[in-house]
Amino acid sequence: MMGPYGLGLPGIRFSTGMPSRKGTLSAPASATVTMSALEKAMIAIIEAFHQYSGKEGDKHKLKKSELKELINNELPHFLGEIKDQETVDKVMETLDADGDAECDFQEFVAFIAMVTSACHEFFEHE
Ligand SMILES: [Ca+2]
Ligand SMILES: [Ca+2]
Repeated sequence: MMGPYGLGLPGIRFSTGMPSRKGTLSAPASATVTMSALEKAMIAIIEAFHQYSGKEGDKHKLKKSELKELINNELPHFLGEIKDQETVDKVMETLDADGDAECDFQEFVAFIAMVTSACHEFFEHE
């Protein structure tokens, strides 16, 4: 059965950076469908991105200060706190695939994949 999120993939269009209202997420967490843990995790990733990307400037991209806040608040156990500007610069440099000095959703997902993969390796060697 295809639910409302079956093909909607809300994250896809965010990478265009177009200031369009169509890109706004319609709070999928409030939906009545029962989602799997993995689906909930995916939505959590999307929501975490938008919670921080919407603070300043381009609503669909994380600038350095937003990225730093996201990592420090949402990934404290996996990545550790970013304290200095140099580290923020390096992280952004690593993530920013298209070179616009901001992290869009696709770049963010690649980052999450990287962290998840590193985390997986860590637990595998336990
Ligand atoms: Ca932003
Ligand atoms: Ca970018």
